[in-house]
Amino acid sequence: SVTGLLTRLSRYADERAVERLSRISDRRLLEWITEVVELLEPASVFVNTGSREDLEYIRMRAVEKREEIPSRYNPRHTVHFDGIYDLARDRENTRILTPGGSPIPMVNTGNRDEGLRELREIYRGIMRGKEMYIGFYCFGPRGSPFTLYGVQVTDSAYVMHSENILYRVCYDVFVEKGGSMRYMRFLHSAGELNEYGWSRNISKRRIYIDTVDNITYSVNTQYAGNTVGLKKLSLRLCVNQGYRENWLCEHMFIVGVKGTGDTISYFTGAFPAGCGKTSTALIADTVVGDDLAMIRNVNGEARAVNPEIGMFGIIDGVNPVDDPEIYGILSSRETEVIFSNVLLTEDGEVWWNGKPSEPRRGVNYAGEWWPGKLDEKGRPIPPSHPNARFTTSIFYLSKVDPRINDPNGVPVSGMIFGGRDSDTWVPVEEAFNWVHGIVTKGASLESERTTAVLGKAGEREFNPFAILDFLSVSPGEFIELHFRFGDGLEKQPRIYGVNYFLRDEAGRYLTEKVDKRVWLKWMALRVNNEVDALETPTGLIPVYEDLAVLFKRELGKEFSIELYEKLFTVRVGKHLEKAERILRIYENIPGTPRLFFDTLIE
Ligand code: SPV
Ligand code: MN
Repeated sequence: SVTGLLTRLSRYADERAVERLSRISDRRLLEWITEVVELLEPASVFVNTGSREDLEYIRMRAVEKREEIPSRYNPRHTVHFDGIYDLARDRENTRILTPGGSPIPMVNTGNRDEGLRELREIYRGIMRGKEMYIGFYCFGPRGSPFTLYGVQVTDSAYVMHSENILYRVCYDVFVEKGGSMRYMRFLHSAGELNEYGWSRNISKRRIYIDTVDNITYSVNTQYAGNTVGLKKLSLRLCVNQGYRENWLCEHMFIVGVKGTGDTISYFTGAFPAGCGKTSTALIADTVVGDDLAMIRNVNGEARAVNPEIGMFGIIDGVNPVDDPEIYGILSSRETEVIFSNVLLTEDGEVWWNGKPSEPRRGVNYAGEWWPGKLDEKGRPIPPSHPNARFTTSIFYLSKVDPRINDPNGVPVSGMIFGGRDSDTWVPVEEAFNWVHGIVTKGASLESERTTAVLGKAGEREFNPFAILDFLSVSPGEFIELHFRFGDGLEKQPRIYGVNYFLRDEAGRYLTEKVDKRVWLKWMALRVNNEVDALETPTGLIPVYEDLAVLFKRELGKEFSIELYEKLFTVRVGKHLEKAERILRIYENIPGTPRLFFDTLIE
């Protein structure tokens, strides 16, 4: 009975926590939380209602427990260190649990029964002496038919603090809707910590996703991509749910671009890490989202919602000249920011690679002190890590689009796919139609490793829809979903491929960072049928004159016909090689739709 559950809960949770949980009339939730506390044995339980006091409490606990260290310049700028072996997503130990461990092509899977058994042993007693935090979140705007819901259980105040910045706290919705809700569950423990506060048992780090019960488990890790449930853990659950229900959950930004006059057209965009995703989002006219998008068919129209309200962005290289807006947010005394894996100087300043000042002695992701420490290979540890990040509210952006809160999302006029490609794709190209775009742009996305030496072609990694790391269905099934979704639309979004990394024979980049604004503007004209395009064997490319006008108007630059010809020459041989590579991959992925092969070969 419910009373029985509440009695069992009260052995771990005080009266206030029990009362807060009991206000949500969902018996299954109480059952699950009771099972979880009995297995993990926390010393106390805190239930986050999202009130000012609760948000403040989480921040305070993160600082008290030294999970976060405040800077001297702004007490709401704190620094968190994940630990030297815990600085990024752990591909190897992230698994989708499947019955009998049945494989999903190109996706890491594990045997569900064995995985759940293994987790039970790892979790047993793991929160002894620790405080457990329980939070309730909306993954999307309040009152939206797009929105998913999530319950986060964690022993890290940093994780809950991050979640409070990145997502809408929706305890009230859970109280109101109670047992009629469907939601995702996230169970995280940082595990035993060492003297630096890093997760000690890295060899027992596990990130397991159970799509059967809609739960993700994460343990012995702190890095947000492994732990903050609603970020990439929910993406995998969301992809799976979308696949079953015929909508898209994507690793995409959502931006608005003004065409002629003040009409805004919306675009979503998928780019692998380090390929210009954030900078494209910030060069657009408005920003709805910078990382994730849920796209549904609403009366025949594709509409997109950003499930998040914050950014977990790469800080490396952020500087006042190229990124004035982000730099301003990160330097302001008015903002709340969690910095991770940057340098915190002795005198309490946050430093990252890109700050105009010189780094001074301090603590960084390798502990105390920088400079001085060497990595395993004997090289000096840099002051801040290349994957150092900032966590902050998206509402600080001056370009944030108020429609971020629109329960019906924004209409999607176009989808953009881009990778790091030195020699194949032109800077911008429109696909002939939805299927052609899904096949030749989204499903064929490749990106060169960012360590590519100048002049030499880097090794290409296949990363369909820039979502390979987060797929819970096979890439073939994901393509089939896009075909199915497109079939149901009255007007399908146009699809674009972009490439910011084209080089000449000498290895020099042919375009500049700011040029992406011109490509975006061209797309906005195209979706409103305001300019024509030239048909090539691979797609539709801009007419020279249209670009020349845009370069002049947007950037005050001349755009020569010579450069145009260099940029927009279709490299047929390279395209054929690419098609060949992609074909070889999908030939080994069972379930890839016939239409995919027919379109690619054509
Ligand atoms: C990405 O890698 O795509 C990110 C950061 O946005 S993480 O949350 O680690 O996935
Ligand atoms: Mn991402």
